[in-house]
Amino acid sequence: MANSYSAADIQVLEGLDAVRMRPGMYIGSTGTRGLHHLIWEIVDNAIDEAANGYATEITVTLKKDGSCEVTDNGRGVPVDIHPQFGVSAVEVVYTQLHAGGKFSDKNYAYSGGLHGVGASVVNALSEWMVVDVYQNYAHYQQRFESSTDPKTGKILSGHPVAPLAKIGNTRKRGTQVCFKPDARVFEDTHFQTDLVRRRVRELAYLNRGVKFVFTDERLKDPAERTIEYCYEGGLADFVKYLNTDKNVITEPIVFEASRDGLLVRVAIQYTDSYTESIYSFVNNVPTPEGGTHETGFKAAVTKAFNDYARRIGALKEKDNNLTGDDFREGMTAVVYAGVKNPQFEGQTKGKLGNTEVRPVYEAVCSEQLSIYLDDLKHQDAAQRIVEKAVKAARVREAARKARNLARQKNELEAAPLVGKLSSCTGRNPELNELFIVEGDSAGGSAKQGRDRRFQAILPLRGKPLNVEKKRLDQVLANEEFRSIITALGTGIGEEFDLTHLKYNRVIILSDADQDGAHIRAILLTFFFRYMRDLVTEGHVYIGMPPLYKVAKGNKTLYCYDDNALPAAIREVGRGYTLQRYKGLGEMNPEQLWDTTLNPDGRRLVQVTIEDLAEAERRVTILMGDKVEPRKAYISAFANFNRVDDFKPVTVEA
Ligand code: 0RA
Repeated sequence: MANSYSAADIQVLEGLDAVRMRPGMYIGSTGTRGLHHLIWEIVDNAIDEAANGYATEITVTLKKDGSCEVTDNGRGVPVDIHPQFGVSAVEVVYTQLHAGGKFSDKNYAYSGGLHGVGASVVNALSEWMVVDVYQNYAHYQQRFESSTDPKTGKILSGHPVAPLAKIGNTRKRGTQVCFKPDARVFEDTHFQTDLVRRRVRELAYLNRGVKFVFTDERLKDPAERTIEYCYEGGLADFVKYLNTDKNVITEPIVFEASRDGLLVRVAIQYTDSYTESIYSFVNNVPTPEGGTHETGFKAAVTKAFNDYARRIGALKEKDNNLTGDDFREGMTAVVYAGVKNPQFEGQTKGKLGNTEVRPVYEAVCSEQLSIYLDDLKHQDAAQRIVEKAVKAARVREAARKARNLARQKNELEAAPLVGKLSSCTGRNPELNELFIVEGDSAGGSAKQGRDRRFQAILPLRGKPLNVEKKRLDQVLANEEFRSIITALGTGIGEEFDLTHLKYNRVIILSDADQDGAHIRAILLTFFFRYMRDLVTEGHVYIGMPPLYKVAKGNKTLYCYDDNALPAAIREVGRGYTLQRYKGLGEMNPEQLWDTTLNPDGRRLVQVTIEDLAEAERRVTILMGDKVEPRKAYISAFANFNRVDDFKPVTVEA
């Protein structure tokens, strides 16, 4: 044990104990996100070393024992004795809170990290951590542990087991950090393969030319364990990837420039679709809620393209400017900002707050876009973009008229439209639930079986329109969607306002067959495209009707998946009857209540969007108009509309 440690060390350890007392303050939460944050904190240091030009390769390995190992081939954390602390710099970095910042300042121009809390926090929240440094032909190692103090019974967080020691010779260079998250801290210490792999891939796109190697040693299939990501094209490759399954109408428009300490990097590629997908980042951290960089970018796009449209005469003097939305229709963009002291705002810290960023970001983008647009070799592309925007403006105008019409019509025909809806009697939206039910017959059973105090039923006739292939005006003309929009009360698209939502839970109830899956996918696509906050704020659920009923005498068991059937049969015993439900319509009102409506016992899956880019891609694949990628996807995942395409979480409802 570490009995050679000085008073200064005790202080250090107390710092780490504070992290253990309040992990949330340092890593946001002790749930999935906080757990994975440990990895990104360590990876950030490796990326800094690469960004400074010293490392070219970074590996992230999920080990069988539940630990995670991160390596880089950089200079290696310094091993000399730190004058202030009297221990090796390695020990300072991994035991001293905020050592990263104090230690470096100048080297780390655009240091990453959402919380930027440093590697010592990871150590504090780990059962153990081992750091290996390969430097000047020597191999050094130090191990840290969080163990119980035999005298006090308290946990000593992340204390060195021994000083840093040279343990061998090597020709390697770099740093290797391996840590095992402490089960006493985290609700669940299991690293999620997909989550880590996707983020590593994202980092590879954001850090051009750096080779990232992701390995999950826990996977059964050796062929699936390792994957390398390295993109020489950086953001240009990123937008191309995001557009994989769309029809692109331009090559990526890319630029990069620094001004007043701000780094601007942008890649834009237009497709023939009607959707806008902007992915913004600050110092490698996604900012799904946007912020000042994104606002600056959008303003620049509107200005630069309008100016250009006037220059080429696509807009005449008398014409109004086109709107930002017009120019962003069909746009896929990655918008990256390197910011010195980023302020992250919003509930999930997903928004850049620095006000000084906006004007600079906008000015740089305006200039760069003008340069692009004025270049002779870009005239074809530029004209296609302007033509598309002019068309979008025309449709926007038509949609506005359609919407007004729909509104007037709604007022006139309110009764027949909402006539399909059986509303609930309770007036508290917090408690109310809307079931969107496939088919009139199931709708009828649901109306009779529900608890009318808080459950409303909206039956859908046949298949709703696939909105992915339609524009807003066509969506609004569709009666099924009009009923949904009217029932929810929120409005749609730009006019969407979550505060007007009349139901806290919107529950999709469709049959457990291919048709039901298709209807569900269409509805989810509709919510994803036109009412995204409904999904991101957790209001959308999928109801899971039972697949089987096993009964004998007065004993009845329902099974919600095939795996549960044998146990149910065993429990009911010999002489049972087995019914397989092919659709909701086969259940009478009481059965529907017992199995699907009653909050006490029903199965609901909450729909969340964990990864916006992936959700976007899958919606495009499943609902868009390219047939080949859809076929490929469907044959890869036989059960094609699995709800987990949307990363659901089962909730106790
Ligand atoms: C040189 C000096 C310093 C740190 C590093 C290299 C370094 C740190 C890490 C962390 C992971 N991999 C690394 N590779 C190199 C200390 C001075 C400073 O903080 O800039």
